Amino acid sequence: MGRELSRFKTIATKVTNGERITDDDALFLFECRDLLAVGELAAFANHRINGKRVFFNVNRHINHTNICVNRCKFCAFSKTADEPGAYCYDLEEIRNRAIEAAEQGATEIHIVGGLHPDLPFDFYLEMLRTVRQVSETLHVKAFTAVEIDYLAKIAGLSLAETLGELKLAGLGSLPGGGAEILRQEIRDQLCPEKISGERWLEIMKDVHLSGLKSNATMLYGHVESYSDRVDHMRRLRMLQDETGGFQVFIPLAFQKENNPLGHLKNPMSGGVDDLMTLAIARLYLDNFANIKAYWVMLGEKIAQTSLCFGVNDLDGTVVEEKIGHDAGAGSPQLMTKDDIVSLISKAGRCPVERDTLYNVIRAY
Ligand code: V47
Ligand code: SF4
Repeated sequence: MGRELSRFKTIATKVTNGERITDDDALFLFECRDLLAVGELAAFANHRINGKRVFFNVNRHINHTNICVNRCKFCAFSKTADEPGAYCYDLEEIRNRAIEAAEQGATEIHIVGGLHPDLPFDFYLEMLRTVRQVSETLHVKAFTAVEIDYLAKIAGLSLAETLGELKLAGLGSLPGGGAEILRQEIRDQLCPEKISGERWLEIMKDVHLSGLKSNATMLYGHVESYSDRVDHMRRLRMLQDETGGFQVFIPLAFQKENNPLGHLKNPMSGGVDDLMTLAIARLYLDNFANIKAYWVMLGEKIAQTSLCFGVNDLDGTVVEEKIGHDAGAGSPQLMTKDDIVSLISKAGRCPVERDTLYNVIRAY
């Protein structure tokens, strides 16, 4: 016990002195299971960067198709083209959603979908142009690194050329999906058809070098160990040192329903693990200004509580979400701006509406 306490104090001293903590330190924090001590330290580290401010944005998700050639084992959203429930929006349906979003004051459209076997590259360019035509001020955050890799293949273009075309059509930044757990042994169990962790990082590096910002996620609470999580964050921290192109880290809590991994009884999952993971991300990822609690997967109560555990971002209004809800997420489909402002205020924090690139729109 005494040895554990002194180890914790050494880590706390590093954090208060602004020194980087090591992989072993992060592993120790996961294993110590002292949520309140770790959370207090993370809250201190967050306060130093963000004070009492908590970001949110007004956005709308569009999952344009659930037809996907990959079929990751944790995914309840994807279907084959002939399966009941398979869908693919046409450009009119995309336009209508963008119009609705603009009317509701959204500043961002978030587009993520399956890897459709037949859609041509032009469809994706048209989708971006369609949203931009609705409103020039709507930022389009679209396509995970996995989708970018796929689009380059169907376009027959290099990564740089693909990104160039997408940017010309209106792509503003990338969401952080597809990272899952970067270590290949875990990917082999979760998503053998998906691009490797190395390729995910390579694409993100090119994205950043092309001048676009991106987010980074980590899907946790399935077959991975704490060491896999630390390894994942180590790779993100290294790339961030190199490019500075990640805006935010978003741990995604695994949802168990309707997918082949749903039988897992991961002993680590639950509210304590959610908060611990967010807090350790804040402490370890010292080069990420923003740590986001994605309320869709966490539920509003854990997301709100996380604001006392190092989190400074709650994502957005979302409006229509399929990936988490198809897998059993119990959260609502949307939160209004008033709901989010109230949730943040009641945690004793100051709500700040941001745009996708973390410029302040309005402090409440
Ligand atoms: O890559 C799929 C995850 C991701 C499940 O950048 C699941 O702001 C939990 O990229 N349980 C796509 N997660 C979503 C995504 C995203 C979401 C919110 C914000 C941002 C952002 C990005 O959803 C996938 C995968 O990791 N996912 N199935 C599931 N059963
Ligand atoms: Fe397809 Fe993405 Fe689902 Fe994997 S997580 S099956 S790539 S939609």
